Amino acid sequence: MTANSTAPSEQDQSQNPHQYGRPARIATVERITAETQVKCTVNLDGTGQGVIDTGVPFLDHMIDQIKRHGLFDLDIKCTGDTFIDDHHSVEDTGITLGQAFNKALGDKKGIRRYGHFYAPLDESLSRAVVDLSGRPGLHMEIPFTRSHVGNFDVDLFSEFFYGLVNHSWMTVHLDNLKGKNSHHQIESTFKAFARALRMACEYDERALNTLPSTKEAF
Ligand SMILES: [Mn+2]
Repeated sequence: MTANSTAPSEQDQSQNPHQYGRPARIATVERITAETQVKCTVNLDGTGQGVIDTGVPFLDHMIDQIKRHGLFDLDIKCTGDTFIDDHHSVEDTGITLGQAFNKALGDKKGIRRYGHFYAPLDESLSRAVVDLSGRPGLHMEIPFTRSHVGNFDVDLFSEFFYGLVNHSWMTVHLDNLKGKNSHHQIESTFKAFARALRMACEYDERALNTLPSTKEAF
């Protein structure tokens, strides 16, 4: 590479039609506590690339849904005290991912702001509605049919989403409308959330220079 050539990633970003000529919406957040170390990089205008390694395999499987169906590029590495249990790693991954989304969203000019999606997974049907409102709020009705999916305590589902929502300043409604298999209940909810979040984050080409709020601020 010559001294004045750009890195491949920068070239790719400048030619990304989904950016509408805007700067790349990429953010990295690193969060270190006595319980966990989490590093998260997100590109809102990605193609669903990246490596998720939280130390909690079921959470990796679920965040892979956000990455793939949201078309976000996501790299997450969490090293946590899973010798106690998975709680801190799951919650802190949600917090760090939320901070990264918030940072990458910037001033939110030109985005759709709202997103919604219904996702089936076999017998399970879930709905997610997202508002990048600047006000954190999680409202969910997931009637879990079991307490665990494998080793994963379903209580941790809400810990992840509270962390994400509270630190990204978004309002999220999650409902599992039907479902018998708890793996399906959770996975269909993550898939619906991924698609809804993608819709909310994407640019509205009819309103590229507009803030999607009559407050003219978030
Ligand atoms: Mn699965």
